[in-house]
Amino acid sequence: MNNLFALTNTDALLVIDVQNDFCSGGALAVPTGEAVVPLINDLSGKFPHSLATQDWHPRSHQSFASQHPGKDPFTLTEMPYGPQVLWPEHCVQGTAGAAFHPDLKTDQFELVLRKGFRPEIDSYSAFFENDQRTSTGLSGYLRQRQIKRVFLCGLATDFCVYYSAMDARKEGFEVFVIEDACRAIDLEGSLGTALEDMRNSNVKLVTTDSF
Ligand code: VGL
Ligand code: ZN
Repeated sequence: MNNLFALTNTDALLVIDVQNDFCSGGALAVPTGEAVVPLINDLSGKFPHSLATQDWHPRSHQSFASQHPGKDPFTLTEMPYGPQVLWPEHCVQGTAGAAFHPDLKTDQFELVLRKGFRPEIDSYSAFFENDQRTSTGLSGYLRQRQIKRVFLCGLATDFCVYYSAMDARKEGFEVFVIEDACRAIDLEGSLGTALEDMRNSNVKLVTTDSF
């Protein structure tokens, strides 16, 4: 059913990390990642407010396996803030891989928030870095603009979308994940865990046909 949500000025679409490196051919390609682009373009045309994030790492970022001699991508390491997946180098600041997908309509984004720029802390969430303490300032921004409902889409369902959704709940927003406008990495069952965790935390899973 269309227009289920009767969107108002207190609703925002949060587009997570629709960047070349997470699309086919990219350094950390999410399977069929680019398929979300037309759906998100359509959604952002319907929302009163849209915002986007960019994963934005310095070359020496500690989430890169290349910074840990002898360690392979997609294995775990221990950081001062806890376990951290090591990734292939991706979304390096200023590179083509860090740019938005060329077909993504970006003009209507009122804010582009970059995250993961501190070499020593990764940041999956758009709200808090992986130490769960360092704020990106996004909750303050949304609150000051009277946003009450946050609708998430983008890449990847089980990492940056998931962590952003969970933090948005913790910060008191009503939270929706538009599932078909997301794609997952699914590392060792991470998608199943993320979906279950979101359901248990009152993050509502919805689809684009509701808009
Ligand atoms: C992401 C892994 C590493 C994401 C970012 O956008 O989901 N995943 N950096
Ligand atoms: Zn990253």
